[in-house]
Amino acid sequence: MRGGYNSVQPSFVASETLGLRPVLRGAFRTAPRKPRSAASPVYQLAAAAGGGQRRQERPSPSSYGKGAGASSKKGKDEKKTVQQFTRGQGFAKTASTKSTRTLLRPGVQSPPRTVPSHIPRPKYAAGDIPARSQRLLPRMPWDIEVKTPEQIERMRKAGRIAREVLDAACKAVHVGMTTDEIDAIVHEETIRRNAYPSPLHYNGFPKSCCTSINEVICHGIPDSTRLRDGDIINIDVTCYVEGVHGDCSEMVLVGNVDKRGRELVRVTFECLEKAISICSPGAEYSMIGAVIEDHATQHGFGVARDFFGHGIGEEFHDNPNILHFRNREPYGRMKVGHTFTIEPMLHETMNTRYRVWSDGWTAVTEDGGRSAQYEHTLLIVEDGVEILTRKTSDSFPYFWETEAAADAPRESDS
Ligand SMILES: [Co+2]
Repeated sequence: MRGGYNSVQPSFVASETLGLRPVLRGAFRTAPRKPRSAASPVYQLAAAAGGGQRRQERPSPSSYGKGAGASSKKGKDEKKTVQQFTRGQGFAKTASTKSTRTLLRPGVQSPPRTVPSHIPRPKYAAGDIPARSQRLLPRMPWDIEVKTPEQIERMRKAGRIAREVLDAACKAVHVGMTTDEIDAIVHEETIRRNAYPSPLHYNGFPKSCCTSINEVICHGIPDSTRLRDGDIINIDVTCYVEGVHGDCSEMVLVGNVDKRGRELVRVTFECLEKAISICSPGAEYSMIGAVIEDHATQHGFGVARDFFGHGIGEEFHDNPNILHFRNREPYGRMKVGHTFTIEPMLHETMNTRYRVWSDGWTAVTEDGGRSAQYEHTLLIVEDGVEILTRKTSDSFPYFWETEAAADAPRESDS
């Protein structure tokens, strides 16, 4: 997870110049913190637009009032939203028009969790230095570290532990649970394995994992927000083990998710799978984005352009940059011993613009459409690629596997 593609000349995006923090900081002013259930009419309106009318290719004035009891002012705002959505897109892939989903609002955060002193931690965890200052000299974007066999062994272990922790968190997800409870599980499972939860105090991030629900693209901060039936959530776990990081994330369906939401989640996984399949020594890093964007677009999903995958090892975020959309960036070729993440974020619509909450982290889709993400840490090996955060037989299953096993496709649309 890393942001800021549009803020700089892409060719000069060296990992040292960027932290995790996206660039549009504070561009989106949130209302004072309140539980989601107390969403203001403005948010309900936005949700109505996000779930329904915005999907109409040619909105007619009569359609604007179809939200939850729209007032005349509401109708006006809603019209604007619809026009923003349709303008220039030439495209409106439809989903259920019955959605009454309300948009998220920040909840209340608990204090950062503490890590026992015997667990080794990355330098940035002390909190007094920005993570990006750990390297003294910037490097060119194609200058990618080749890991030694000894480093690779440690990376394997970090990847395995990150996977175990992520599995534990995914298995615990249920309707009514708070994202802070997910954070507690991630934290406990991580330190129980003598690992440090890498997001904690990374450039000031206050929690031990990221929890990104529905329209949150990435970097959602665990808080008092409760999961509702029909939500989709990404849990992003990174563990620091014996001096290296392992990074992975996964989607979980909360209760009954509508057909389009399930399609979004599954296609996002397929994008990651297809991207991994082209990884081998000699392959160009810039090819990853083409594979992902082609598959996403076929299903009417946009690919987030502002957050990328990254090299990983002793640094949390390092060269190369992994862009998830078509590009011709000079990020070099894969070599045996390279370790990096691929972590595509797909938008439910083709509008891939985003905003960041005033917390400086939470990135949400501009149009309120949902977003999904999957992530693996990968190692290039002689005959291809090794997925360091791969699932085991005990892992949390993908929802389509569970459904295939039950041999009973659910009535998907609500
Ligand atoms: Co990552």
